[in-house]
Amino acid sequence: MTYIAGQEIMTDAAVASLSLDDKELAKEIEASVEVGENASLGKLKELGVSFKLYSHPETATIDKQAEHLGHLPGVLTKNLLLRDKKIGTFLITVLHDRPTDTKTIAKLLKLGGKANLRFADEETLEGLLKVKRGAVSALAVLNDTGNAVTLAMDKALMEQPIVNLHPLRNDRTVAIPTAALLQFVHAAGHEPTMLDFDSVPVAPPPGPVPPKEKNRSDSKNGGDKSTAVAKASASTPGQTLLGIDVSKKDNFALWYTRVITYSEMIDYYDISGCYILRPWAYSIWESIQRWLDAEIKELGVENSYFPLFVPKSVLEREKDHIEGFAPEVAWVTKSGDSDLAEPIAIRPTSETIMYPLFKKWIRSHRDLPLCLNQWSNVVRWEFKDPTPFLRSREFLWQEGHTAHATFEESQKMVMDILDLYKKVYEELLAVPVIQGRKTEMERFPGGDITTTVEAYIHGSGRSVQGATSHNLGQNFGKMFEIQYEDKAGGHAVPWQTSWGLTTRSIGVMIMAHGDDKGLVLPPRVAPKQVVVIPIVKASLSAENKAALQSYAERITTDLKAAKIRVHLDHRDNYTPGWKYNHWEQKGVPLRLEVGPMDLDKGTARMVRRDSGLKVDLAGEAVVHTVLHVLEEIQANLFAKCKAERDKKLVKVWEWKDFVPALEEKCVILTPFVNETEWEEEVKRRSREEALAGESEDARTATSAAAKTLCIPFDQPDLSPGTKCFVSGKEATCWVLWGRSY
Ligand code: 86X
Repeated sequence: MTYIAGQEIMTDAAVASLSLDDKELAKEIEASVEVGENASLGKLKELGVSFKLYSHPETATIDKQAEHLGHLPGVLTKNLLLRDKKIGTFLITVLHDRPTDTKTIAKLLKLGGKANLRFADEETLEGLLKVKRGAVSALAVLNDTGNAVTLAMDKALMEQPIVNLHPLRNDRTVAIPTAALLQFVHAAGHEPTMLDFDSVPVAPPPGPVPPKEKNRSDSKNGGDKSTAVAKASASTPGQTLLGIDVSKKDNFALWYTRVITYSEMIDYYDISGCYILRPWAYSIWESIQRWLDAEIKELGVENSYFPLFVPKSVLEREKDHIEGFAPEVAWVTKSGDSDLAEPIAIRPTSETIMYPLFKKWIRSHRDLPLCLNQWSNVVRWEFKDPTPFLRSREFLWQEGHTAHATFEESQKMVMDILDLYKKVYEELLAVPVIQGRKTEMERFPGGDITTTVEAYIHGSGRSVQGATSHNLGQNFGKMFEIQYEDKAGGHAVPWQTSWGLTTRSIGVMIMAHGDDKGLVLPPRVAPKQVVVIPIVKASLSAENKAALQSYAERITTDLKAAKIRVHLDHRDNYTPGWKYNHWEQKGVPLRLEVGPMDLDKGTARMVRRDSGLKVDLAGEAVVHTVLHVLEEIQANLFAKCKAERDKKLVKVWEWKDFVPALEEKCVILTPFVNETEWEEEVKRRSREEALAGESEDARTATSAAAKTLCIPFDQPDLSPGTKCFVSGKEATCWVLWGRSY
């Protein structure tokens, strides 16, 4: 089955598991057309629309549909059949999160004050559209041969590239380009009315599920009882409640998708493997940048910017370096309709772009060291399953490239940078990492030594390479003929390094700390460290409201003055309970609730995101307590993550214990002979044994094989005569193994 609009098939495992293959689909269409049911698929086919069909358990509500399909590309819609006895019947198709109370819809349909819209009963529905409740979609107009129904569609839906709809049965969902949906309804003889939700005063948008725990409400001070607005919203039929409804433990992959979208970090895009970094995510990248940028400048590195494009001849100048990577290179071959004289690659990394200039700029020993960095995007057209942050086809990084007069100096740079990377993970993102050197098999072949920081994701039991720092030796210097006159007047080739850290680091942080309520952010990188939420009750007098408001503002200002990143959420169309959930999903480390009672007593209630702990603070104590607790949260997240990792970090001396440990999601230290053939053997055997076993994890995982993560710098004692765990030969070092991303 082709995917949408000429894109290649989504390789995302979660998508694949739901999709029907070509044959299944063809059979299904044929069968359905024969019995005259579900002819919508046949119609789509007839119209030449390319679509994708998903099979799933029956989903009678939008919430259920979201549960099974919420992670797919494309939007979901709410669909209702409404009827006014005098005016007519309307099939309403709107974005999943629209308010669909009959009043709002009547207004949008411009029916005038007298209209009396009702939900059509099942009989009417089946009579007019031949479809069951819970399986309605805009595709049902196909059955409205008598043109008895007016189709009304959300105007904003038209701006969405892909829409996911039930093809008149609710155990299937079809993904089609929105443009094709229009084509379809036209072909069925309908010209849809467009509903412009921007034209009516907004009812409160749907939000996260209110917390199960009763909101703070002490009857006297009027805590958080629902305001009138919230009541209206809660009673809206079919309201989508976007709470994170999968647990990290039960379905890690789906949990991750939910967390990154509900926290407003990521949005999807219609090129597989490309994602939008929304402000909440980008701000974290800026925090990492700010810190790392200052630190590398301390090491004498300067920022610069090199072009995005590489002429084919330049990229391929060093065929050996490129060889294994060639399939990942993305090319520009045309401008407008005409072919370019020479194809131009989009940088997958910048060695071949930068080093010709290094040759030009390095003439004398006085030109060394040359230490450049650039912050940029790169493109690698990967074919493995894409995962936002962890493996995307375009990503952001910094790449540093330096040239030195001696090996020692270059190696110092390699290690200084690796230490900074460790600090990014441990001190900013609160994720422990293991530093080490890559084996022959895993190192960057263009260099001599590859060093790495390796993180561990507790939820999936997989390891991730956090960042790398290479000692390139003189290899690139020789390849690019970089030569300079040394102090003695002779010719010398410089010693080079290169190193990079990417937006992958954000994904590691999310996976490491997130919980079943959503994101949990370490304070040092949280875009907002504190959110202040005034508990305003509708019944409060205007005067008291104003007093509470200015009290909340004062607390906010005080915190700001102490350089704390604080946000006052004074929106009046959300309940406090809604806001608690919203900011919990977004991972804000601390929440301060201020209600009328706090105003009287000069207090505020502080709630921690990491532990849920609640403390009432005296007003004067707020700033310094918040400062202190933010530090505590930062430390606590690191400690928790490290404890989880350490529990899974085991030593194995014999092969028989190796795969069982992998199945227990362990990272494994073994005595090893450190020979490539044996490393390959471990990969092969671990995959075989894991797939032969019962482990679901191994079979559904992208890779069941173990690979070496690194030879840790911190080596446990290796008493002479210790045998390698796989070859039985004498071990030369301890090596760290794991399944990895
Ligand atoms: C290796 C090496 C190095 C600077 C880093 O790891 C840090 C920052 N670069 C990158 N590498 C490639 O050389 C490469 C080349 C091509 Cl053509 C490609 F398509 C993908 C690549 N991926 C990694």
